[in-house]
Amino acid sequence: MKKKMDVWTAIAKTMASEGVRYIFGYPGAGRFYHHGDATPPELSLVLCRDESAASFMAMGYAMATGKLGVCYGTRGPGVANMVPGILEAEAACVPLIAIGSSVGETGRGMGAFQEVDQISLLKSITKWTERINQPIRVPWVLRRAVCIALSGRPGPVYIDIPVDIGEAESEMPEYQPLPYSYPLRSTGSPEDVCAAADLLIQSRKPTLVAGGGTLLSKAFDEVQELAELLSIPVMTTPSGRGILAEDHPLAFGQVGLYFCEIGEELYRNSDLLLIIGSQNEDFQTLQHSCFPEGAKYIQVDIDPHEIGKNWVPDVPIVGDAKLVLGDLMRSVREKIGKRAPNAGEDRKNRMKELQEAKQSFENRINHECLEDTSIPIKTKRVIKELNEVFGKDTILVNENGSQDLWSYYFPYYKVLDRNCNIAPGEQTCMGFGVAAAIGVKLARPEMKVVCTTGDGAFQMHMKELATSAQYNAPVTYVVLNNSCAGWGKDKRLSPVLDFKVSPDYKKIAEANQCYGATVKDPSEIKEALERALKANAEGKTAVIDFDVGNDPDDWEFAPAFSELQALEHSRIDLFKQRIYRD
Ligand SMILES: Cc1ncc(C[n+]2csc(CCOP(=O)(O)OP(=O)(O)O)c2C)c(N)n1
Ligand SMILES: [Mg+2]
Repeated sequence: MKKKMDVWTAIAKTMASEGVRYIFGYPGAGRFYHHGDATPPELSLVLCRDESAASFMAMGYAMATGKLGVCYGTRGPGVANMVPGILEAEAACVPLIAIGSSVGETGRGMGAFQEVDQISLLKSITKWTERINQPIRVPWVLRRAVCIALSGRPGPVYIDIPVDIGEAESEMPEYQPLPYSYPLRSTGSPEDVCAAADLLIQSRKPTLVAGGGTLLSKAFDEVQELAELLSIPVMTTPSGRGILAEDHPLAFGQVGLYFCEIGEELYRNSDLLLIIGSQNEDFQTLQHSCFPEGAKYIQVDIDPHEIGKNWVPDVPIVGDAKLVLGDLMRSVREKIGKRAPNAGEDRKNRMKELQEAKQSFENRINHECLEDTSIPIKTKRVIKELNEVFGKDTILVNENGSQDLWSYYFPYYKVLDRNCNIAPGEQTCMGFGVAAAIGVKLARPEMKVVCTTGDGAFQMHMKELATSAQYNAPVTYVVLNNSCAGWGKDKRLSPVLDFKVSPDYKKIAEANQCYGATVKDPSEIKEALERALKANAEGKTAVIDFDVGNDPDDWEFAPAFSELQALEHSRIDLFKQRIYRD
């Protein structure tokens, strides 16, 4: 059936019918945000304080729910401002629909106000870009956008709407969604699954590495069941963190740059890696240098182009993590039914040893953190106490900086529930977490949401405190304040990295109708965090400014920080890694 309406109205109605509850954006050309009639009651338009924050909030929403995130920016600068979030969504495979107005079709190329080739601007960082050049195409373009963003390897799409097309009322066909639930899934070939099951059964020291793809596929049960079935330690990339609660006996932290002591040891001694849904990027692989010597490798990914991109697998499986792991388990069970696994006992003994080592390691870290009374405060103590005070039902949103790096490390912080960690993609754009946390809270209001951030990253998006207050999205910001962009400062490169004018974050919080506090003494950490939780429960966002000192001599760097610095200046030796095989 055809109906007469304008394009904006059609988009708002369609997004609502696809289950979208928020569009994060900022208005400008084209009547959209200020086109009240167009918005169905179940859809809220969030007026962010700039479009890049809007794109990060939409990402946070999508990552917390597995559903579409939607953001909007106006032609020219508004669309350009969304680039950081779109870029990060591309890196982190997050289903995002970014919508932009553009100059009218009739004036295109004639020196129109704010004209820029938005399609070209966004093509290289999206899965699909499309301009709606006729109203009649709206339902098709949107259906295509939804399907592309959510299917296969998820990612961002961009829809461009010339203002004259957007505002014109015309007849258009009713939207008909595809009658399937997303993601559309396919599994690996039975031969590959069978070969992988054989390797898993033969292995004496297997390690499962879960990437972001396992979360996108919601393979929570499958990862846990397979690991428990075969006593396989589970490690994750930062994007895969939250696939298994980190208080589970089989959880051993993160890989690569984020190795903890015992995790690194077990990983390097593995004889088989099962890596699922990971792009095996520099940080997760220490620039591809940390493949365990002589180990076999099973790679599972939904995207065939990921297979062998860097490390070359013995068995590649192209398919959805949830389905592939289900098949793998069935195959393993069948095979075990016929003959006892060769290495079953070995694996159990290994697990017993690992458990003991893990327990004493965790005890040591607890003492090391909680008994450190130094001033300025040590970041690792803040992170440990944060974990204890906030406990379960908390979503941790990471930023990116030398201090907040501690929050990436197990067991300094343990993600205690499934799907309760939101990390940026490998672009690691500063400010991502500060803004995304608000989208996360709107998506899952029943959860506590905390963002650990450096003062530099906080400054990039602290203007969004007002957004959190306006839309009743109370989160806690743990600001690890060293009055500088500390990432490179350890080498005393230059005083240019100091924020010689550093805002008073307590006052900034209060000026935005939020709760603020400053903490300089470690004995005050716990109480300050409890007050933050109380403020959140009362509907207020909390900003706790922890003074961790400006002098690098006072800092302790997270375990692999020096390796990271070395990585940044090293060149890959392709022949030393498993990129080419003998
Ligand atoms: C948009 C953006 N600009 C620059 C960087 C490079 N960078 C990464 S961390 C960092 C410093 C962060 O400062 P702060 O948030 O205060 O954290 P600190 O390192 O001081 O703990 C910089 C400049 C980045 N990742 N993103
Ligand atoms: Mg800093």
